Amino acid sequence: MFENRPGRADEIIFVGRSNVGKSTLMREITGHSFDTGSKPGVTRSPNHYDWASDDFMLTDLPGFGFMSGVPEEQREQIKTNIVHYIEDHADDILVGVLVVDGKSAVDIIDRHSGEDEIPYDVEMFYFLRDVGIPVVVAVNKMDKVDDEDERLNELCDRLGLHPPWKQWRDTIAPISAKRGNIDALNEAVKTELHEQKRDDLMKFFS
Ligand SMILES: Nc1nc2c(ncn2[C@@H]2O[C@H](COP(=O)(O)OP(=O)(O)O)[C@@H](O)[C@H]2O)c(=O)[nH]1
Ligand SMILES: [Mg+2]
Repeated sequence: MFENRPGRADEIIFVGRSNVGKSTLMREITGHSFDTGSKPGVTRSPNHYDWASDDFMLTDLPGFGFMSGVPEEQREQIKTNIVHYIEDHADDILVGVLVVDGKSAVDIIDRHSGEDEIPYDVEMFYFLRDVGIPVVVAVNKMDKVDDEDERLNELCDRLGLHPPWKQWRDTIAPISAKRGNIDALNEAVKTELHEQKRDDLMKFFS
């Protein structure tokens, strides 16, 4: 299990497949560069960002899905650990940010939708909701997407949210972390924090 959790009360978690841009996003939000390894799959335990003096932190959970050089059995173990971590800390987790790659997310979801297979991103979306954690989907790498509205509508559909995506701006946040364009995510997170009467934490998302 993951045993390096700092003693900070409130937490916002980031989950998503490897290589969707989670580390890039953490850098953009915190303004800090953390050496977390650039190879996909290198991160096998959470990275906790307790850079602020507030009793608060961001947590980058290990990516899963395909990770080169990581055996299937170990991948399953990482997934189990992530699920346990979220269950154990659900009361302290204010928001769950599911990061997806806007260019490939729908294709990957469709490829993994089968008789008894639930695609990871869809499964995680519902799992977070089931344990009572509000979810914001950060749809990253939008700089690579041409048909923005169409892609976002398809993603909504796969997540069980009725299109058009524009009526889900508190849930669907198109961003480009690499370009520093994360306004939509900041707004969605702030909306959620405000609803939970945690305006004190909104300063981290401006
Ligand atoms: N085009 C584009 N590439 C991005 C964006 N964000 C991250 N990347 C790239 O995606 C790759 C994986 O990013 P990383 O942050 O390491 O992903 P992680 O595995 O989810 O932590 C890197 O090459 C990043 O430069 C983005 O908004 N647009
Ligand atoms: Mg990373």
